[in-house]
Amino acid sequence: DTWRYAFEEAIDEVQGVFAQKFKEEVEKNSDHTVQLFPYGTLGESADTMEQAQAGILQFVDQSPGFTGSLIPEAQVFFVPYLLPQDTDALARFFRNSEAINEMFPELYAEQGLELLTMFPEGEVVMTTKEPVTGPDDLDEVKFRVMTNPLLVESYKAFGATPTPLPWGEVYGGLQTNIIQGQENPMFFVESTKMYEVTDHITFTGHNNFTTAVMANKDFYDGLSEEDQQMIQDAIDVAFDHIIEYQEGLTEEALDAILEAKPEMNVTRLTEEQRQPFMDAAESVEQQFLDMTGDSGAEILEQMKEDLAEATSD
Ligand code: 6CS
Repeated sequence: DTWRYAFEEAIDEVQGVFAQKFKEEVEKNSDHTVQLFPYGTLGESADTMEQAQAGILQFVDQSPGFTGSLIPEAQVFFVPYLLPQDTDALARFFRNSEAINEMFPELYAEQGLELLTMFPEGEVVMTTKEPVTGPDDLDEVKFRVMTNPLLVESYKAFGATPTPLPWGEVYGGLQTNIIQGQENPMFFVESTKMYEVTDHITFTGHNNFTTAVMANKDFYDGLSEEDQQMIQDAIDVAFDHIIEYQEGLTEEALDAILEAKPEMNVTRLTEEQRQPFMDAAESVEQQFLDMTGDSGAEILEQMKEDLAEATSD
């Protein structure tokens, strides 16, 4: 059969590199073919999710940043300073976490989705028109976030005016000054040329970008056990590949940005400067619990346990 797989980035960006490896493995180990649909070919993230739920797409990569209204618990990825920045610890966490590998699949299943994997895409940095050294600098700044209620609350707590927008409106929004800031991992800031429309990059350490790959559940349940195993194996190979692929990627992307725009200002906030953002995180965590009740509390608790284990090795 031919299976259709849509993702939220270009073919040579992180989600695209993952999808290409998945396709390669599936086609090597079966008679099936995977047709890839990069960002822009089938609409925005919200559109491809609808298509996956409807079974028009067999596979979709949608980041929790857009899944929050469908699966409120997926917003846990926007509790600031929850995830570590150490890439080895992060990879261990995503590989072994009970929350990721056992609890989240049940929640995705309720929405007709077979959660296949979640993986990290790099430390999130803020890019803005004006310098940012603390929450005061975000006052009156319309800051674009993905369409996720908790991410909106985060940026309110950070002192900004959060503006949820689909990806397609971000470059133009910055260019026309409708928004004055956005956040994303460095590779994406470079590949989508966010540095052309902002002048400051700030490392705040508040998050690492997480994405999720899933299949339409009816499609997946209808496959032979052999095909299901082949898919799981292809996902595992693609996971290892994408972790390895990202080694040094943030630094390379930053170098490329500074080469294209030497006057770009890059700031790493000190511990002291981070403190007010870390303080704001507590209220965001409380809001996550208010939004998601017992189910969210269980996931958060399990994630903290899994993270403690992943960071202790
Ligand atoms: O900010 C966004 O909307 C996008 N960021 C990344 C890294 N991937 C896809 C997503 O659409």
